[in-house]
Amino acid sequence: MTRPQILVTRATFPETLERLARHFDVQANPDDTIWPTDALARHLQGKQGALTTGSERIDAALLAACPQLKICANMIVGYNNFDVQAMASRGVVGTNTPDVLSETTADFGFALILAAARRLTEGEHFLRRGEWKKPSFYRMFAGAEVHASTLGIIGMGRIGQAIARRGARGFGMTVLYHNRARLDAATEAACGGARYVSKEDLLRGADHVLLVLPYSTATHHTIGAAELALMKPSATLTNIARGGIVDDAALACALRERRIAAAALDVFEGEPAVHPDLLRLPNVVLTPHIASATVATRRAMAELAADNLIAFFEKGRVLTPVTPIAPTTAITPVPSVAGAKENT
Ligand code: 8YV
Repeated sequence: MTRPQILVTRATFPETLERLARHFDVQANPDDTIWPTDALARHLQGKQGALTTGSERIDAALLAACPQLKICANMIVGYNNFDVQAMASRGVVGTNTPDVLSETTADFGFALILAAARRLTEGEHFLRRGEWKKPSFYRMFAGAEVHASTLGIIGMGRIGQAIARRGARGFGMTVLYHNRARLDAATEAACGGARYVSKEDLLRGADHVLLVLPYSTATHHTIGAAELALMKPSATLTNIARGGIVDDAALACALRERRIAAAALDVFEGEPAVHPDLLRLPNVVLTPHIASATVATRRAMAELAADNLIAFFEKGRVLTPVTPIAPTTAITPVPSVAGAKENT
């Protein structure tokens, strides 16, 4: 029986690779390089499935070069690396890894809010440079209060809600949120009585603004100079969503001029490059896109991506689709497959 051919585009857990190898012929990326599009297309030749990460752009040109591809299973929750329209029109299924990373990512989001407000890395850098020469004085690294302050969350999906619960229950914060759609009353109550407001009211009212919305052309530069100008001079801004949601140059300018107090960024426009002005500023905490990075969560993400590939080829369905499943996704090389069908 012919086994489906699978490409694993970046390094992942050996046990996930071993599991995939029990079901498929697997080609894994041996040295974790990020393949440019032509190399990716070359490696995808003959593959019916791929375990992808945010580093691979799956668009119309790539799909045209790889007509046998049936499924791309992202090992991340965000799927702005997928051209969903192009995939849907070719009947290529896309999946992501929701839920398994929500609480872990929310923990990290909260860590960044605290780090920015309490000037954690600024203080640490000062100490490491050997500049702590006399006992602390009353204004030394005095930051902003987190407990009992107002948290403003833009993007109130699963991760946003997990952060709202932490803020309201753990820190007694008032929670404002802005989202594509208002949540139902029960969910708002479970999020500490989170109050739905316009983006502008949130920016004016929040002491700590957190961004956790998906990236798309519609959300590009959700926070730019005009939005930063609405924020309180004492406020902080944290981005754990995607680079490009914040205009990083405008943010660097606002931080330099102290138009807002501080920021914390886990994601950047054009990452892994970081705007050079941000690197020079003391009042911004910078981390290399690691919000979901615990061993247990990364393993759960890899396993869910593998689950999707296995379910697709062996049962004709997937667990967490982000594309509609078109009838053209019928899988022919594996006789045991029931055929493609609607997913839930
Ligand atoms: C990152 C994420 O991919 O799942 C997502 O959408 O942004 C994260 O899990 C990961 O942190 C990149 O290293």
